[in-house]
Amino acid sequence: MPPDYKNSVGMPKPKEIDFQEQFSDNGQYAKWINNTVLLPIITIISLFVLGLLFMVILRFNRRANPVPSKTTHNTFIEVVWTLVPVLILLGIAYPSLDLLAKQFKPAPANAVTIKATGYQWYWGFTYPDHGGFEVVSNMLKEEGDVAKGERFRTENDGPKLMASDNRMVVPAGVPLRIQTTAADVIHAFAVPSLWFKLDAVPGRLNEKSLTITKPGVYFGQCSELCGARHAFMPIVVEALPPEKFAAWVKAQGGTMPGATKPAPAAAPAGENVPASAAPAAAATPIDTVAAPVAAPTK
Ligand SMILES: [Cu+2]
Repeated sequence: MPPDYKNSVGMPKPKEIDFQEQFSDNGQYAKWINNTVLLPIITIISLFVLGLLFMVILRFNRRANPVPSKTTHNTFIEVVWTLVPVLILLGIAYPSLDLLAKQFKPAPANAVTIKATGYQWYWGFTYPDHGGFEVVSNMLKEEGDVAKGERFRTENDGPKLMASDNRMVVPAGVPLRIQTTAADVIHAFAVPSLWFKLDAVPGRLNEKSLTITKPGVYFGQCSELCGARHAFMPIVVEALPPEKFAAWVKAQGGTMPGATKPAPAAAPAGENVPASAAPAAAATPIDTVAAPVAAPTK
């Protein structure tokens, strides 16, 4: 069953004013830029301007300075107040453009592809490299809000309004190729602790690479106003160690790339069975692509 989410981690925490802790290389880099480059520069500039304001108020008011100077130009100061901002902006531009380039870097050829499809109002996660099965993910409701016998949210699933019944399970430490699209209106796939946000647009396939550095559970939400239940389509990414991910794929009826399909029981051992001879795999999860079973309930 789902692990205790509190040990794992990608979620907002009480009294936090910073970005969430980051679990991807780009996220850690971006957080570093913010906390180590931007915040100090902003603080120094603000304090400097505040100091200048106080100096003007105290030293150049009518009482302290009854006869104002008529000086209009000072070449040295003019060169300094042009050059210093230029240097500051260049200093900010370098890591900023570097981050942008890293974010646009395409996923490597061996990346694991997962396609996230936004529906009004739930998510579908398809695994084209693993047989193409789709996991349909609906928000878990509170105990008092479900019919008798229906599954409701428990503490292990995640916080209220953030937990889903079927998570997007991915391998940790492995490059992922996340593709997004939508079936009806524009949605957006966003997980703050993974530094990941990508619009899901009907008729388009957007793509971005992501490597999650640590196994754990990462919470996000649809981030494009998509209708009445926009606030109730959370995203829960569960990153597992690769062996556990392979076991999960198997449990979903999927196949690992490169793994040979299980031969039908009747086939003599050692005989090379053509793929078309494999049993039609009644009720493979791919059936759910045409008819998502877990349609959202009111
Ligand atoms: Cu949405």
